[in-house]
Amino acid sequence: MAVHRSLVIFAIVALMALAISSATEYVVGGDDGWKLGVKYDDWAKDKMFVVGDTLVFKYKTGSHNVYKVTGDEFKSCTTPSNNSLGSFTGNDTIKLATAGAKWYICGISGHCDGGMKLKITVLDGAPAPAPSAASTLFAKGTGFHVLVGMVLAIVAVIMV
Ligand SMILES: [Cu+2]
Repeated sequence: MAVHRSLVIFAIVALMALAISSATEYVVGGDDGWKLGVKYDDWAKDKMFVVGDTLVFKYKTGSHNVYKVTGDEFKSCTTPSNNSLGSFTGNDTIKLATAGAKWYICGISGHCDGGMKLKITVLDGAPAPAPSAASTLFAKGTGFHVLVGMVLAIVAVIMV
């Protein structure tokens, strides 16, 4: 019986550790990706974006691109002169670093007007754990999170 209870506690603690540490990666447009003819409002409306999540814009290289823009640029489909996101790889990953409204458009002529525009609102997530010596040692691998879960589970078992 004691073993059974320990296993349950381990599972709960491990899941909690994973839930706390995992950020969500959203492929913009889902299977459609980033292209003309997709309603990005519909794609975004049932999703909750929090700080630490990432957006991935997938498209055929050269056919499209992604610019982070202001609300005004979004409304008028104005492509900024500089690309704050870096190169256009067709697999452009954007980390949502701050809360608030974010706007993205395709800078190819006519594409933003054609619907390649995405507006999302990023919420403050759970406070990120402060970087520690241990997390530096283990870098960002999931192995570290599993380790944390195991240590917490062992502690829990001892305390029960
Ligand atoms: Cu485009």
